[in-house]
Amino acid sequence: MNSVFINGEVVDRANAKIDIEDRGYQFGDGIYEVIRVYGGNTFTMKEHMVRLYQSAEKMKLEIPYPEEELTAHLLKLIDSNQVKDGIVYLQVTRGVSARQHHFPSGDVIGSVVAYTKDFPVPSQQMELGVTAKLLEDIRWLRCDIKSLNLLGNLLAKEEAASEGHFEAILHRGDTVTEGSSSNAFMVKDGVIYTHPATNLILNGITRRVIEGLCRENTISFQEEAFLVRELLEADEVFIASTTSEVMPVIKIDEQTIGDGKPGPVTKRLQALFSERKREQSPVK
Ligand code: DCS
Repeated sequence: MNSVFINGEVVDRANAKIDIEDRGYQFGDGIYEVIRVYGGNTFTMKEHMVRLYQSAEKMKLEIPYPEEELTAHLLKLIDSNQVKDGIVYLQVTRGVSARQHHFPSGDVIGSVVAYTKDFPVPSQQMELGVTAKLLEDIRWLRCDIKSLNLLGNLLAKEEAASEGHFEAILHRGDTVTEGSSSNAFMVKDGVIYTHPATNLILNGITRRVIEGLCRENTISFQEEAFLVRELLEADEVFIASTTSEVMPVIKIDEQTIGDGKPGPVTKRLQALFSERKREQSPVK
């Protein structure tokens, strides 16, 4: 089955049409979420929905359904497509109106679409680790909003990927911010460091799960910005996102991190994360 959700209905993908004057299409004037499905169950769905409504508020964008109703639509879509291990992509735009920069009048209703996709856990990369490229963070100053406008992220990812890297790790001046589609972490002397949740990064849901796991297991976790130099001298580096989970980074540019293998703190977090997945997504 290839059903999608579009403006209140679950329909076959071939029948889903978006107007060319949709503001998402013309301006990237919208927001999105990527939500994980493990074994047919959603993972941290509530947190993603809360962040979606927060992004909307920051953009002065009205989502045409209350959170509970939108959640119910997504669950129906997952069920309809029989998703096992995959994702739900959800986006809300400011709707369709004649192209003009300022916002349309209040009677224009936002467009809401969602689709599902199979997405197996990237087990091999998680076991072996991946490489990353350091790039200047040229994005805007509201990276806390999960906006459709991803050009700065795309340029960075493309440059890194074209050289065979899994991710671009971004820095503003000397300070490491985050990955192009992930949060970035380093481990030094047993302490995990990550950039504080300011306007300069997206406060990842995976990042928050990791923070919670650290708290529950007395692993030292510091929301403290660190420098490029410190990143390259770290004992371990990893990135985290809905699709990458806890992903070890074993080399950045030409610099091998630690001994070039996923480190013990990263591996412990991977194990704790897997446990949390099983708790939240029991096999049906
Ligand atoms: N930072 C950026 C810039 C991101 O795009 C993402 C996720 C994250 C951090 C991590 O956030 P989550 O832990 O909530 O996923 N980006 C999504 C994306 O575009 N594809 O997959 C995840």
